[in-house]
Amino acid sequence: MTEHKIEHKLNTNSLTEIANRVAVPSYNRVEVEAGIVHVGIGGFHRAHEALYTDELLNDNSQKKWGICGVALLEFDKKIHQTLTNQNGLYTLIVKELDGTLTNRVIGSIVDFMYAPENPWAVVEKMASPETKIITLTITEGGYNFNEATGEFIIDNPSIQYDLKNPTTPKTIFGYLTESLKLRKENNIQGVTIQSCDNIQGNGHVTKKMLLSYMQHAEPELIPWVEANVSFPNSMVDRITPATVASDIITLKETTGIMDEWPVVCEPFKQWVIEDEFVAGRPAWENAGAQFVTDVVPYEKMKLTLLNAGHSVLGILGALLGYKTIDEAVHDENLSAFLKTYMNLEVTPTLGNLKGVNLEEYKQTLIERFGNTHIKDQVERICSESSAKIPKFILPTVTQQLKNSGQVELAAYVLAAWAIYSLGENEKGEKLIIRDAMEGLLYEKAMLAKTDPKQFLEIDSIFGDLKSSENFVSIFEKAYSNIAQFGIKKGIFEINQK
Ligand code: CS2
Repeated sequence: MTEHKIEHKLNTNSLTEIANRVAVPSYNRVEVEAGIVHVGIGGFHRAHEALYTDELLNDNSQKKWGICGVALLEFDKKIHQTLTNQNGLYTLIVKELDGTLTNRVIGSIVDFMYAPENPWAVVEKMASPETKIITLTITEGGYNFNEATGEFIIDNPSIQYDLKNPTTPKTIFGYLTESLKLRKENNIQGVTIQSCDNIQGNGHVTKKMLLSYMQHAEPELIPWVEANVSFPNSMVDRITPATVASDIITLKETTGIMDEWPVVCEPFKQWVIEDEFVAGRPAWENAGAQFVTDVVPYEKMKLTLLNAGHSVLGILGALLGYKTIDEAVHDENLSAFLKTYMNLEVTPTLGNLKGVNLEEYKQTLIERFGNTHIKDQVERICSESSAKIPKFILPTVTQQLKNSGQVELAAYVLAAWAIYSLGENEKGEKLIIRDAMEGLLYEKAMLAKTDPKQFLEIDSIFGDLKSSENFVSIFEKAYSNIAQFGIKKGIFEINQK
């Protein structure tokens, strides 16, 4: 065994050794204060915000902007355990287009907490004067609103639990409310709450949902929140597939680093943020983030092209039996379909995006999806589609219908989703569906077999779409086409038009 192959478990003690092999934090982590509390320390956060923040800490001028990572759900116990074992350190593996792997140890998560173990400690941390920003990646479904009406779902059992048990909350709304209340009581300055999830107007949505919760929990706190808390919108972007066992093994074999849970991602990254921070912020622009006054058009572009593009490839690809997004986009039939969808159905809804070359953006997306080293899982993309599709695809449908624009391809994808929800692909293989609404989707998908429009009757997803006769008839046609001829023939025909 050559010297550099001596294996080291990643933690503070092994950092000096590891520094001979890959880049490690150049700053003294002990001196870094956690000015940011981040909720949701999954792969995406660790490939994105934590990396931007690590870059700033590396230039040693931003010592109060470390991150305290909060695992909110019991589901997150494993990642919390890993961070505990590794003193918050992890390896970020960037997979370049040519297959090169760039490994780097990230140190910006200087503190971490597992909320279910001691919820009040998290409330206090969020309320501490040292905390200036609370950032969130709690997934699209975590914002707890009815997709069709945009209203807060007050009868969600976890929300009801938080209302009855404010000192031991389970949801983000319970945590934020209690911590803001504590701030006010202790006369502590306000805080910025920044969503980093894929939702149009993510800051506006966070504020609306939090205030809706507060109407029931602490209505008298609302004026203080209005005056002291800001909710900047932001657009976040970096494809971060789930880490698989071979990533862990390759890292160990090539560098000797034993990391229980490294994060893998694509080279591209983007972060566009509205500059509304009531208690200061790190100079993330020095690490490449863009600060703008209105992020909404960028968000819309990203959600309706990238994220929707993912869902299109994911759902159609799943039915065709593809396991990864690169396999799906390398199917010429599928990529032609996707390009037509982007050009004829999404682009007309985007208006004039100043400073953006849309053609180039779309081309780059196809290249990013096609990165054969990323191997983003179709299963990951299709997971929680009931929270994703209303944000990624349905706004395009609504706007196109309003403007008498084309919706054939979107309808085709929704019809494919109905068939996907039956749980089997066209090769007869079982599909693993992970979705909070899985039961209802299946029930409606069964009914759709004889009456396709029944699928559109899931009001909490599709709202009023079922009342557009025009759309229903396009949807029904797409459904019977898929049911009769299958996806391959269906999209081939669409591509011929
Ligand atoms: C994906 C996103 O989960 C999904 O549906 O589209 O995770 C996507 O990879 C990121 O938003 C990329 O920025």
